[in-house]
Amino acid sequence: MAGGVAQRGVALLTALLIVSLVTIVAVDLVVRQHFDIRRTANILETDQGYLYALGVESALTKLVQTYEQNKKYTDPKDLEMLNASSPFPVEGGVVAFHVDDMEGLFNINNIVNDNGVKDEKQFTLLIKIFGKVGMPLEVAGAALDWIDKDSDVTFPGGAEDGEYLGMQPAYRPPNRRMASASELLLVKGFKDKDPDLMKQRMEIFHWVTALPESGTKLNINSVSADVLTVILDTYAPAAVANVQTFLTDRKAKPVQDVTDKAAFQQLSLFNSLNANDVTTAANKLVEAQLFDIKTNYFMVSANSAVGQSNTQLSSLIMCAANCASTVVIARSQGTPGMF
Ligand SMILES: [Ca+2]
Repeated sequence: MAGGVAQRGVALLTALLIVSLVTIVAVDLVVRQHFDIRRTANILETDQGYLYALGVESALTKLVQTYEQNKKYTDPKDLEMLNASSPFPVEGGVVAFHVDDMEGLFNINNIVNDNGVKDEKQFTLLIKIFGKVGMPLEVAGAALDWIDKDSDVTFPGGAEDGEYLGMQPAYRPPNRRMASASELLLVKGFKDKDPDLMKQRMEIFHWVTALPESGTKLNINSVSADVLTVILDTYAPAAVANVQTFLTDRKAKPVQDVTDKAAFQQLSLFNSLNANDVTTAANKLVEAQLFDIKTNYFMVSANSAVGQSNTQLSSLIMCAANCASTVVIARSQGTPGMF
């Protein structure tokens, strides 16, 4: 009798053990299933978000092309119109976008010509821009050596192979155009341990870009106020006071000719200057050949939010043959593009 009770006790314990094991396995399966479902959803939402961003890139490229084509000049109002939209709903999320005229920024690759040799005029402008963000002027020499094709060290501040091979880790300057302005972060002397100083220096990326060719011109209808001020400071200091007036005026009436000196003198940049100064300043600017009225490079940025996934895509678009065709020449994902 006592043996029967003991046997029933063992059977009960065995049953409880089995129930416990089954429960543990079942809970584990449910947890894994939840993870799998979430993981799969993340992949699907990220893919969907990226496809939305690509769709925005394609649509905006077409719009930019339509605006630029058959025109003699870039109309700032058109780009503003492209950027005016709020985020718009799409199935499962929202999409926002932005278009930037990249020929409104200083092209750092202009500091060398097509043969990889220093362009004195553009290099002088870069030095001035560096000064505006508190960058030691020697870094301009190192940036030149980074891009120019020779291995001769520029004085002062230059750096070629020898300087970089002694660093940990060691690397070499490419002696070619920058593929992205962010290459400046690798140039000798750019980085500093002082966070406040670095914060100020990082402002350079609001001034410069790196386009895949040298000799590009700034679009006078979209050039940033900062870059325009640096140019005027160099070629026509008396006109600096008129920058804001000019920026307002060009929206209402975009500049349509940057080669005709007489027409150029009529710009509000030269308001209140005496007649001789107007002629001198306008002529210097026209002769410097820094400006154009068209743009060949745009950055299209798309931000899509689908479910719990966020996708940021920045694409550098090149217009060819008066924007008869366009090419995506670079994409950057994850953070706002820095080309
Ligand atoms: Ca070099």
